[in-house]
Amino acid sequence: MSPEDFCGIESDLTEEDRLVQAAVARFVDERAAPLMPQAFEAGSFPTELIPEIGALGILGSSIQGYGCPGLGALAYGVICEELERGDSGLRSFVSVQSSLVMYPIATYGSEAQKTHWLPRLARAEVIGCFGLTEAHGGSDPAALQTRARPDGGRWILTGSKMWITNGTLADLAVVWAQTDQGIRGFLVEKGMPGFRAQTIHHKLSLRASDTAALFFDGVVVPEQNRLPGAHGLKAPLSCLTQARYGIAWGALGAARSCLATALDYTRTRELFGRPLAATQTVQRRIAGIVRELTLARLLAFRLGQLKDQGRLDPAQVSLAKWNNVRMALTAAREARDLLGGAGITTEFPPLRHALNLESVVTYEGTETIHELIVGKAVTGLDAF
Ligand code: TGC
Ligand code: FAD
Repeated sequence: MSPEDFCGIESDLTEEDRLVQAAVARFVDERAAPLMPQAFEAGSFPTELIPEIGALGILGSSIQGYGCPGLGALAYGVICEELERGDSGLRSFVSVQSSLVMYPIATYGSEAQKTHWLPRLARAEVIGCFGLTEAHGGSDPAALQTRARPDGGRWILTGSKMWITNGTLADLAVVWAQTDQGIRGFLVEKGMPGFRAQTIHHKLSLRASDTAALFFDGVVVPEQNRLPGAHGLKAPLSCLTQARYGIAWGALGAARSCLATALDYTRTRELFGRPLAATQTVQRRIAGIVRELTLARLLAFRLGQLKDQGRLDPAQVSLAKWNNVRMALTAAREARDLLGGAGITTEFPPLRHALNLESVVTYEGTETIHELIVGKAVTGLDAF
């Protein structure tokens, strides 16, 4: 039995999904993993990997046509899982590109927008970001203050966004703004006068990821850059459902990396005349990680089945995002402790994962928000 796949879920993947998983795992082990500790220390995303991510053919994995592979939900899940085994920043990069930029263009965009942007986003020739959160409170996006005012056949965009992944790397920002008709989505292009992205420094978490504030100072956006199918808050929230699904899988990858490290370390570290892993306490702690990881993986797998059947409810995604990220954070802290002092440097991944997961637990809906979404689903009462 594999510690990381204790209930043999992988044997139920299709041949195609297993090929995708193997290709991403190879990329992570051979190309990305060696770079991530240094990228984390440097506080920047390893941009040299971007062409290789594009060449893997995994961006916009669920989209049919427009240069995208049209894979199923489980394939997207294992892609996120393998990437986050390397670092949450890697998975974030792909989550944003696939779920938060390509998905809204594919779902709410005009034919011209799809044809123009999707193939280039799929090849990572164009990088995107998603601007929903504002400084005054990300949990309540209905209260967003960025405003788009109609002006003849165009829009004037004014406001700002905070905590935007890929913000300074992006050639294209999907920006959500308030209009007289409600919330609408706009494709804001790098270089449009009045649009500026500024790196957020001094992060202690998700350091190998580009996080930025976006500013819109009377940016003129042509009507053809508005997403015609996006009406109201439901549109950006539907993108979040896609990304949260990927995060529920991604967190498993971080936990698997921590479990593998803890197993390796405790099997070979000898104290009191025997390997640490031969003590009952250490075995109980490792078995505890395996138990929680296995349950979280079963949950993610079930979500994938429901998604492919078109039966997935956003509240089920909330339950999994909340559970699986919390599971991974607990596993990362436990693994860090099992490594003793060695666990506090970048030589071993658990503390890097734990620090990253402090962001993952907050973004895409905090734990409290997901608890309240599940609470509302089961009581029928809105307690936000
Ligand atoms: P509420 O009245 O509940 O909903 C408004 C409309 O939207 C529908 N809806 C959803 N549709 C699809 N997916 C979902 N998850 C949906 N949630 C709600 C809902 O049915 C309704 O439709 P309709 O037809 O009635 O209009 O809205 P509310 O204002 O009460 O807010 C609910 C709440 C608090 C759950 C929502 O605001 C929320 O989820 N807040 C958290 C915000 C959040 O997660 N932000 C994430 C920003 S992006 C990010 O963090 C990227 S990190 C990327 C990375 O690096 O990986
Ligand atoms: P707040 O909403 O101010 O919440 C503060 C605290 O209050 C939290 O503990 C929260 O759980 C709690 N709280 C909120 N409401 C309630 C309530 N009703 N009852 C009880 N407690 C409550 N956003 C984007 O749009 N695009 C991105 O690409 C993106 N990337 C990000 C990358 C990173 C590294 C980070 C850290 C964030 C990113 N975000 C992004 C923003 C993220 O989605 C928000 O940080 C998140 O939604 C929480 O919003 P907030 O930080 O404003 O906290």
